[in-house]
Formats: sequence, structure tokens, C-alpha cells
Amino acid sequence: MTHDLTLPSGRPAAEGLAERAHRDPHRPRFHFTSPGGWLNDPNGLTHWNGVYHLFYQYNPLAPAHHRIHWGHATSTDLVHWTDEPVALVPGTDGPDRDGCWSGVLVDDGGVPTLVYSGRHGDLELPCVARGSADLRYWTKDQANPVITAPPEGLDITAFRDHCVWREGSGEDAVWRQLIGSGIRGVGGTAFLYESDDLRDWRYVGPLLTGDASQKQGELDWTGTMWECVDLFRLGEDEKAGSTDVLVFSAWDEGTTHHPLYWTGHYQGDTFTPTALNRLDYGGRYFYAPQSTRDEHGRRIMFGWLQEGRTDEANAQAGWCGVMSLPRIVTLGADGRLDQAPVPELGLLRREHLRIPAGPLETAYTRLHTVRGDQLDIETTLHLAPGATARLVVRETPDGAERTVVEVSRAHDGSGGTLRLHRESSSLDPTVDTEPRHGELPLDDDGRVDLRVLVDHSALEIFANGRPLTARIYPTRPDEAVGVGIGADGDVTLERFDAWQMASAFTDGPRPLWP
Ligand code: DQQ
Repeated sequence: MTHDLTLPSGRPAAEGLAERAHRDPHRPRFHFTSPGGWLNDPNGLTHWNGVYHLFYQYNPLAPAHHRIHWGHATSTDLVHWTDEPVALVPGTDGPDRDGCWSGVLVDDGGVPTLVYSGRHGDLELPCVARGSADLRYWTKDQANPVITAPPEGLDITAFRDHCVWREGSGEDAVWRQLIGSGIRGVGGTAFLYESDDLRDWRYVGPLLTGDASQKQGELDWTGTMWECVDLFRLGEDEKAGSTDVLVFSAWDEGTTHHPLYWTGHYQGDTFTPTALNRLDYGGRYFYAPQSTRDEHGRRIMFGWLQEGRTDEANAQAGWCGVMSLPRIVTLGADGRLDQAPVPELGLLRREHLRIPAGPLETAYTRLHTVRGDQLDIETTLHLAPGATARLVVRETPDGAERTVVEVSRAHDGSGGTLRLHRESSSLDPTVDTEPRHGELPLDDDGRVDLRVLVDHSALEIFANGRPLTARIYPTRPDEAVGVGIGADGDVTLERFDAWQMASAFTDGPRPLWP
């Protein structure tokens, strides 16, 4: 993370941030971004009286992670967002003098209430703020921080971020919260606390602890600290039983690694895990997610798409950080999470382009009818054992820059792989072009339902419910609009539909301080 507040020209980065952000060809147009400056984690997600509230980690002064505020936006359809007044500003002194870090929103008997991490020096401690009825204005508690120190007697790596819920009924109801942490030499953890009033908290103990010594460097390494822990129950309306999910982002010594989730059973003061899985194959490009159950009973999740270009490029662009498209999380038949963008995104679909079904016989064909840098592509493919299908997006006419989404089936037919090749996504040697991959579940027919959403530098891929999120920065963004498909081996195209996507924001720079 950067603290660079000055452009190479010597011009202060705060000058014209929103204008520069608006002009940047890499800026997504149907993903939520901050008006300018810095954006990271989604916070305080709620669906309150029919309105979705998205708060987020925000620095309106520079595209740098420094003295973080809480930005705020609202929506009635999860697609079009209205910027609201900045919700939390770091204090001139006091427990959040150096930043209002991540947290959540809960309904305290009708009073919207934020629980967040106030940062003072290098220390983060839990703070509380009460909101006005419209959730626009927030008053911090005089008694902050409401927990004055991490649990005693433990050598911890960090202590921040909150998941808060009401548990039990009637007189037995209590507030419970998890705070992300890690025990040095042991592993990441989530500390469980309990309270009657959201202010006076009793420490219960670690809910679950990882093993930092195992698989270090692997894609499912659980890290030395768990950021942004999020506990929720899926299938709670089903008689067949429910599954509890504990999402966290693996962190180690300042490096943000990747989001993971445990499935298992939360009961009493412990979480008994069944399995550990990767939440998104993009790693740090879908980081610090938070979810909420909306008024329709859907589990809606957002994550932070970090940048893959340099701090200097971010400073010049005037903005950085993208919020993922809202996704619905459900439990798959295999006990893992299925993820899909909310259907409301269909509101932005414009020109519909379709290509005929049939065997995919070429190694590669550029499509002449489908092109663009704001696209929603849905295709269903059938892969024979050993076959590979590829979808190319953001390709320049000479093919020098191109991004390849690849799905393949093992020779024995047993399973598959989803791969994103970014090696040729950009000719700029300073941007991250590392490939990404993950396991693709396949049935006996080798059917792949593939959805690819292209929004300038933001790319979200869903293959049989498994997401892979990333960023791409072609050097000739206006020309990198080509789309193509191809296959090796026996692949049948059942359907291919693509839509041009409209922008979700009205044209023009947005105020940094709405
Ligand atoms: N970002 C926040 C922290 C959290 C981290 C600070 C995750 O609260 O741990 O902006 O990206």
C-alpha cells in the first residue's frame, strides 16, 4: 500500500482527482468505484427498508491507503448507485485518529449502528457509531474504543475487523462478534466476544484457529492473520439442515494473500470445520469480502478488486480500487459455495449478440459481431475428455494484447480447470500479468456454464459457479475490444449470448465529498 501523495510532475495528487478518474480509460463503468482517490474493502453492507447501503474504505484525498474514511453509496437495484455523504471521517484525535478501518452495520433495536476498527498509531481497536434514521449521519460513541485491548496473554499478529450478529431470542438474546486476528507461531483466528449492548464486551475465546505452518505459499494457505471475518448460515430455511460458512482473507506481515472460506457447523462457542476452500481464484483481486442477507433472503457478497498497476500509475489515474459486482452466494450440491452475479445486472444489458450453436471446430476465431470493453458474455459449452475451450477478450486487432479465459477437462474426464491467461493482457511491463487458475467442477457431460463480465480493467469470470476475478490493463485500451473463441479437442457450443453493457453512472466526474 502506498502513501505517495504527489504526482511525478510535483502536482499534488488531490488536485482534480475526480476529473482524472473520470477520464481514465481503465476505469470500470458498471462496477462501483469511488468518485476518486482510494477505495478498498466493502463495509456496513445492509438492505435497510428496501435500500441497499454500501459503505467502503475510502480516502478522498489521494489514491493511497492513508487515513481511511468510510464512503457511502445507496441503491434500490444493486446496479445504479447514488453517492451519499462520507459516513465516517477519522477524528482529529482519539481512537480513530489514523483511520476508520473496516466494520459492519447492525440494527440495534431500530438504531443503525456501526462497529468498526478505529486506528490510532499502529493499533486498531473496536469503535461504535450510531446513525440517523436515513443512515446518512453518524455519531461516534464518546466511550470509544469499546474494547480497549486485545485478549490478554496472547502474542497476536493483529486485531481488527468485525462480524456482529444478534443471537438467541427474548431475554436470552445477546450480541456476538468476531474480531479478526492471529496468534503468533500458531495461525490466523477469529476471536469471539459477547455483549448485551454492543458497548460492554466479554471475551469468550477463539472461535477457530488456522495452522500458519502448513502449506505456506500455497493458494489455500490460511496466513498469519484473518482479515474481514464473515460468518453466515446458508440453507437455514431448508429442513434438510444448514451449513455455516466462515469467510476470511489470509494476511501475512502486510501482504494481502487471498480470500478463503471454511464450511462447517457453528454451535456454542466453536466452529467445527468440514472443509477449507478458496473463495475466488483471483486471489487478492477479490479481497476482504463482506456479505449480507437481503430482504429477499439472498446472501449478497461484495469484494474489493485491488489494482494490478503501480502506485505511480494509480496516482496519475486519480483513483484506485474497484468494488466487485454484487454476487449471490448459495450452497452447491457438493457442499461448496456457488457464486453468481445478481440478476439485476440484466438492467444494463443493451445490444444482444448471439452466435450459432454447434461444434467449435477452430483453434481460434475472432468474432466480428461481438466486440467491446463493457460486455456481459454467457455461454454454455460441452467438453469431451481432454478438450479445452477458450474465450478471448480485450484483444487488439494485431493480437498483441489479449486476455484468454480457458476451461479444460482432464483426459480421464474426471474434472476440469478454469484458467485465466493474462501474460499478453498488456504490453506494459509494469502491470501484473500473472496467470490464475482453479478447479472447475464438471458433470459427466462436461458441461460448462461460463459467464464473463468485462468492464474496462475489471474482469469477473464465473465457471460452473466458481469465480475468478482479476484486473487487466491493455496499453491500447480503445483498440483492445476484440472477442474470439476457439477449442482444442471435441467442444460443442450449446449457446453463446453477449450483451453490450450500459454504464451504471451518469457521465461526468462525481463529487469526492457528496
Ligand atoms: N483493510 C482494512 C482493514 C482490513 C483490511 C483497512 C483488509 O480493516 O483488515 O483499510 O483489506
